[in-house]
Amino acid sequence: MSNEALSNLLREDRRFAPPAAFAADANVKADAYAEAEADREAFWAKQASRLSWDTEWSEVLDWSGKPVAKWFVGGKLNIAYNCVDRHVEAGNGDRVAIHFEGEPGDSRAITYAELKDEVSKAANALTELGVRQGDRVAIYMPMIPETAVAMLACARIGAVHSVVFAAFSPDALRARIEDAGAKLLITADGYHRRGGTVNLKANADEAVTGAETIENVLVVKRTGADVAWGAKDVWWHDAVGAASTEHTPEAFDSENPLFILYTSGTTGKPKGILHTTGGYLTQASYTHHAVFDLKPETDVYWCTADVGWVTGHSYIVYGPLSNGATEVMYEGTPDTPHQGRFWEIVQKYKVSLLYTAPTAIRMFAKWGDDIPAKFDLSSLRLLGSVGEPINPEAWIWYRKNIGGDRTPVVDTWWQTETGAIMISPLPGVTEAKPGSAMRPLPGISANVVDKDGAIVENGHGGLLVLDKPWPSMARGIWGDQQRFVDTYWARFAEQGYYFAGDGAKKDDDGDLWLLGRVDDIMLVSGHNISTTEVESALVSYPAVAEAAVVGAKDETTGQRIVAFVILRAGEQEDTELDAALKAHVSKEIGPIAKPKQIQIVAELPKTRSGKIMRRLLKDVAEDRAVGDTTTLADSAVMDLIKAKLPHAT
Ligand code: 6R9
Repeated sequence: MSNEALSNLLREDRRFAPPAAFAADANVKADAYAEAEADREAFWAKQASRLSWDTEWSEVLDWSGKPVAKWFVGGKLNIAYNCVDRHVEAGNGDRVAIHFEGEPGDSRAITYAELKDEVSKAANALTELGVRQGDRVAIYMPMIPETAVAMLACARIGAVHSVVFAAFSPDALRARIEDAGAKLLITADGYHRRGGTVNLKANADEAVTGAETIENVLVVKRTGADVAWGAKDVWWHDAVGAASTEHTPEAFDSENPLFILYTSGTTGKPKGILHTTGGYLTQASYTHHAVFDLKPETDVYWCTADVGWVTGHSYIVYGPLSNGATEVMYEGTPDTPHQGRFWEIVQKYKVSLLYTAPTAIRMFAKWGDDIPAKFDLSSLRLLGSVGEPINPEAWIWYRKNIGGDRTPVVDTWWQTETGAIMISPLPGVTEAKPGSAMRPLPGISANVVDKDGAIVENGHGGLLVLDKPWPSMARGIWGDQQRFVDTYWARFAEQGYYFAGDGAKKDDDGDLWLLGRVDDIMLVSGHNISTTEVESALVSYPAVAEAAVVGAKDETTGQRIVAFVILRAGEQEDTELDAALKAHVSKEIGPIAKPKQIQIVAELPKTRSGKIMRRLLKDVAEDRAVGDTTTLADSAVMDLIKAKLPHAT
């Protein structure tokens, strides 16, 4: 990547050191880097020892079958025991594990002792329904505690769960059931969303019609809506309700499959990413301890992701529960019944550790600073971000308006395939730079290479690679190992690097700045410019709340930059603004990065996990029919955007 493209973010010179008291009391201190560097395997063995094993491993890492790793070879453990029972045995049965907050305002607190009973009952019920070690169970559930219980019950009996996001269509669910050959589907009658209810069971019924591997459908009652009832259907409250709370967890091999999670591929069929037991839990647990600095006795932790995404797996279920956390689980949306809902929840539960996404942060900034200001957010002591690059201005807004200008902010880079956080500040150690994920965590190794796999110097950009195996790395793609090799390991086969598919750069200090997916890098008059760079420049302009940038085909320059911009509440669109924004980008990055066209819009197309779908904006910018919008959170958004564009059809 050329140096021009690097200038904008590299000019960011604000630094935020951890508060002294935070640093002094931090779970993980600076020495962890050197310790891991000296002996990576010994470091991870020490982190594995934070868990409770039935049988000790004989070898930390077996990399002889690369790219399929084996971690903690020969070790045996039960994940549900580690996430639940051992906290009860340690005398913490009365501690709240989950504070559930329903969208309509109903709430429930579940202690570790209660969670142990529920998971044991569900494990017995699953066994009763014929589910055995290695069987696949599809989970199509809203954000309710039973979802975590269902996942832990699968883990407890060695079954492999495949959680499918509740807003996915019946067709998407059926495809995932078929690909995994799932035997049982766990779902709910419905859930509350934006003041109404969604009839999830109707979707599940449609999916199961024709999905022949499904023998039973276990249905949690959440809304009490009328549901059609078929021969395979069993109520959760009947089957789980009648089951015994006595269940002896069996220890499974460290490489026993734990879950499959589908992630969309750039082309065609979704990929069923496979994670296993010992290495996955070791890294999910350690990173949660290190990055969120969890003090289980006093902290209240809240990850706002949906359990249907990897963030929900690792940082709502396995990471926090393995560490004995008290956490909040929220069913609904951030603006129901009002735009201060999140802050009301932080205030109500005295949330101290909050983990959310840049897209949400930019939305809150757009809604206005006065909304969080109405709530008492003084309990917060750490803020996290995940899912997309966080622009420096959004980072600053988050720290200032949510974190009271005192909390560390951790920007955490990782993927479904990495299983757990890979690159992030350590909140008690790192002097953070707004917009940078900083350095690989202790025990993790990453680098930035050029297209030939040569490591770039500081101050340069390229492709992010992971150059050493890590415990929670994916073990494959369900049913298609060749695709696993082709997608992630073929590009830099010679060097043996994992290709993440993200652009990144190293600044002069060697700190990492993630630039978005590689296909989000534009080529304008021979210069590589990342969409994130231009977006960050636009968002640093006071009137702009959010921006999405695409490269559209251009006969003279190869690509031209087209920006879609959302203004902050109260800002007016006028002709001067257009010129001012172009001048601003030009000043921030250089004339080469100045957008040719700026379109003010009300919304941007996003996936349900909050990632901007630049592909669709590119269709609009190139004046083509808009492609597949089925994974959009709100499919009407594209119609609104097209309607505003004079030339679009
Ligand atoms: C955890 C998760 C993975 C992709 C990843 C990258 C983007 C995630 C990021 C980030 C910049 C961060 N991404 N975190 N980009 N900074 N802190 O989101 O997993 O849904 O598989 O997405 O998300 O592009 O490659 P997943």
